[in-house]
Amino acid sequence: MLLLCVGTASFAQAPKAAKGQIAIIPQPVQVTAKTGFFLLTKHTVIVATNEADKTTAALFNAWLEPLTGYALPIRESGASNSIILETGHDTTHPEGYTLTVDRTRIKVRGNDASGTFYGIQSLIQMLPVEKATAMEVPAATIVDYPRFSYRGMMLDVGRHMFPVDFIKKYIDLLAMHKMNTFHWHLTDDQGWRIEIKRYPRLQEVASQRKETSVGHYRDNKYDGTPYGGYYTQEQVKDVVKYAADRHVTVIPEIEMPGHAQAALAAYPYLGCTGGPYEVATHWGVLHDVYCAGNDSTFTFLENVLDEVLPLFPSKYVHIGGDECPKDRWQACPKCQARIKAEGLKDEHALQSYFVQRIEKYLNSKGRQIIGWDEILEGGLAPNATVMSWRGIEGGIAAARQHHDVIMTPGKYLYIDHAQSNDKNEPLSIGGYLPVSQVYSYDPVPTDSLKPDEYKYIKGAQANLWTEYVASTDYAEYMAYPRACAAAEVGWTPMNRKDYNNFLERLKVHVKRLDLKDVHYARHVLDSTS
Ligand code: TNX
Repeated sequence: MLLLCVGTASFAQAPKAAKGQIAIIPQPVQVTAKTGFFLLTKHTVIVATNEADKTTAALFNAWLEPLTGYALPIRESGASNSIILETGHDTTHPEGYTLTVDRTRIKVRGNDASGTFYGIQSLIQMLPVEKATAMEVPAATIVDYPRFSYRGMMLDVGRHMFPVDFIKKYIDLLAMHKMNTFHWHLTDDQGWRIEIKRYPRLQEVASQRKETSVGHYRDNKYDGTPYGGYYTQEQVKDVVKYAADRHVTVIPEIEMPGHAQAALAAYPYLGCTGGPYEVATHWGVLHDVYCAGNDSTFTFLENVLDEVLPLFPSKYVHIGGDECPKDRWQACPKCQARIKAEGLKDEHALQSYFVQRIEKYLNSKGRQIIGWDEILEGGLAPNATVMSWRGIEGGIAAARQHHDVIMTPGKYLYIDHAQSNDKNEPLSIGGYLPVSQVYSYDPVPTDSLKPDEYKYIKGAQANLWTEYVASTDYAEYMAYPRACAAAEVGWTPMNRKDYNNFLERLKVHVKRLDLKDVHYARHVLDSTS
C-alpha cells in the first residue's frame, strides 16, 4: 500500500493481496485486472437514477467520507469522471452485476437493485483503506453473481440481547459480505425479545430473567444479576428498513413448540401443567413447552404472529421446531385427546400437527415457514423449508422430498463454537470450529443427492447462538473472520474457492473490518498465516 503526498493532495492506492490481486471477499466469479486506474477525487460524480441506486450511492459515500473527508455528489446524469450506477441492464443472474473500472469512469450494472448494491460493495473493496484526498481504483472488469439465493447469518438475542446499534452493525457487515438474510432469533426459554402489544406480560415477565447464568451450563452457576430487555415494534421496523436499504431481508424466528419457557412464565395457560413457570436461568433443552392440546395456545400464537407479520415483509417466518421434548405432552390429557381425535400416531405426529396448523395459518397470510430439521419428524408440513442444523441429513431428507433447504450444519457453520484451540479462548459451546473448516463447506451434498435435487438447496447460513456470548465485542469476535469464510461458502462458485488465496485476501480485508471497528479474532489470523 502506498501513500503519496503532493501539495495538499494525498493519493492512496488500493491494497492488494499477494501477486497484486484485487482482494474482494467473497471472491467474485470473474475478475479481469487491467492496467492503469481510475482516480477518484472530490470532482468525481455518482450517477444514479432510481431510488434504490441513490440509496446505494449514499451508502458508498458513507464509506468514502471518513477516508477522503468528502462525499461525492449524486446526480442523474454525467459522463466522464463518474461512477455510474445502472440497474436492470445485466440480465444474466439475480443479484448479479458487472463492474468496469477504467481511466475515465466506473460503471456498475446490476441485474437488479441488489446486483447494483453488490457491485458497489465490490467497488468499496477496491478502494484504499487509509485516509487520502485522491484514491486510485485499479482498472478491472468484474462479472459476478451469487452461487446461492439464500446467504444468511443468524443472531440469537434470546439468551443475550444486543442493542439496536449493534444489530445494525451486524447487518452492515452481512451486506458488506454480500449476505442477504438476517435471521433474528427473537424468542427462547431465557427471554422473549419482541414487543407484542396484545400480551403485555411478554414485556413485563417474559423479557426478564432473574439471574444470568455464568460458566458452563453443566456447572449451573449464576452471578445473581437480573437480565432482560426487548425490542419495541418501532425499533424492529427501524431495523427492518435499515436492512432493506442494504438488500438484507430480516426473517423473524418465533420459537415453537419448544424453547418457549419465557412465554409460559408470562402466560402459564400456554403450558400443559399450568405452571407456575419461570423465565429460564440456565441453558439447555427444557421440558415445559407449548401445550399442543389446548386451542388457546394456537390463538395466542396466531395473535402474536398477527403483530409480527406487519413488521417483517419477508416471505419466510421461522417457527423454530427444534428440541421439543415430548414428556409433558405424554402426560397431558388434552394432548392425548388431540392425538386421538386427529388420529395421530404419537407425540412426534402431534408436533407435526402443531407445525402444520401454524403453517396453514401463515400460508393463509401469504407467508412460508422455515423450521429447524426436527420438523421432519412426524411428517413435514407441505410447504415448509428445512434448516438443517444437526448435520446435513435433515437437509438431504428434505431435498429428497422436494422441499427447500437451507444448510446450517453445526460442524461447519456454528460460529458459537470456539474460535481456536488456544487454552485462553473464552468460554463457548460445541467444540472448536476453525475458519478453514467453515471455508471448506460445500452446501450441496453431491454424493447424497441426485442432480435434479440440488436445486432444493437454497443456500447456507452461519448461526451465532449466544448462551456464552454476553457482549457485543465477544459476538463480533465469534463472528469474524468466520463469517467472511461463510460468505464465500454462500457466494463463490466451487471452482473459484481456494483457502490459501482466501487467507491472502483476508489479510487485506481485515483492514476494512478495522475501519468498521469490528472486534474480530485477530489471533486466528496469526495462526493461519
Ligand atoms: C442447539 S441449533 C440449539 C440452540 C442452542 C445451540 C447451541 C438449534 C436449532 N438449537 O438452542 O443455542 O444448540 O449450540
